[in-house]
Amino acid sequence: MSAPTWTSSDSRFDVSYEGVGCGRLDKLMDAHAVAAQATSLLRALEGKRRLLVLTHTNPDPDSIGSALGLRHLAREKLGMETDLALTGRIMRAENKAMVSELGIEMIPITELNLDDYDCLALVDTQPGFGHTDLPEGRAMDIVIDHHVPPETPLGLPSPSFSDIRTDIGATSSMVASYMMELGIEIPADVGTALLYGVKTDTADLSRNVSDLDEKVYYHLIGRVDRRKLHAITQPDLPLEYFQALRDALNNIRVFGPVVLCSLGKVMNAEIVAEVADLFLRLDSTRTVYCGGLVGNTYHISVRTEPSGRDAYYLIRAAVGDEGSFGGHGSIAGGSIQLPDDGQRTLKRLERRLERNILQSQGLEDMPLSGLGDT
Ligand SMILES: [Mn+2]
Repeated sequence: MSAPTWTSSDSRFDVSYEGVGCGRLDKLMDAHAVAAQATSLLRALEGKRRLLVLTHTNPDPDSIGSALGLRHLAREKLGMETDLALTGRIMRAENKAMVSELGIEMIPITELNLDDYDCLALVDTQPGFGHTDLPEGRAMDIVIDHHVPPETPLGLPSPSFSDIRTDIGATSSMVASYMMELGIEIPADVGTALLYGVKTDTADLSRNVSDLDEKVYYHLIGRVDRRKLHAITQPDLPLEYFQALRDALNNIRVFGPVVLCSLGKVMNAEIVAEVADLFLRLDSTRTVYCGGLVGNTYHISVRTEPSGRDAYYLIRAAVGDEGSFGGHGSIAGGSIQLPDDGQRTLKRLERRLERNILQSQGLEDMPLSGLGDT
């Protein structure tokens, strides 16, 4: 494949992606869009000294992959130094394995001096989202995301580069496609991170998937470190995971096609998401709502079959104005701050959530069952 360069004005016409059967028209349309975006991204970076890439709180693989990809792009094209900022924690055993296997350093934002950076990029989220803490008084120079923009945008200056495409399955696909367009070789560690980002956000190209995600996926698949990818997808799991799983199995509430599970107090929020993922596999289940309390924060994860209603609207109906939430397609998450972590407060919230959920699903009269009821 002869890689086009961004300076060539007609380069967009000879872009070709390997290994994907797709119509010529599709190829040209995608190439147009990607070439234009890659060019204006470079313009936004040019002349800057040092880049800081930020993402949402508790970064997921897609945000980590796209942040790492953007750093590689800035270094390869412009020789720029880049740091990756961390807000919250790296959660889930897979995500921890991702950063350790691939040697990805994310620096807690509280340890950074933002004056050291003359360019700020935000990936896999947007200013104004509840799960995104941004430094006060600093506007983003670059925003790359695939989520539906927030209903009430912050009154900040517009970024000099903004690429928000809600039809794309993963931000990692967007960042990888700029590199493909710019002819940047993707080394194994960066390729593995980007591919894992695409894999997780699209469930291995089975949901929220666009032509671009497919093209990127097949481009990257030949550039991954397979041993590391395996170590990331099959990490060792702590004892608490299995303890929470035991509690989850005891507490599951099945209302026909809808599964509710409140885990009570849990060690960390990732178990809530993992249990939600797991219960979606229960036969005949279309939607799962799972929650758990960490400190005074009640975390909620929603999972739904791809053909069902968008998870964003489901979590909005459940949480309402009690907390913050986000998500789209078949995945959503949110949290509610409680005044205390007492059992009474928790039980009251659980009852409120259950009522909201059953009402919004039209399941008020559906009989309840658990596991193994005979
Ligand atoms: Mn994403």
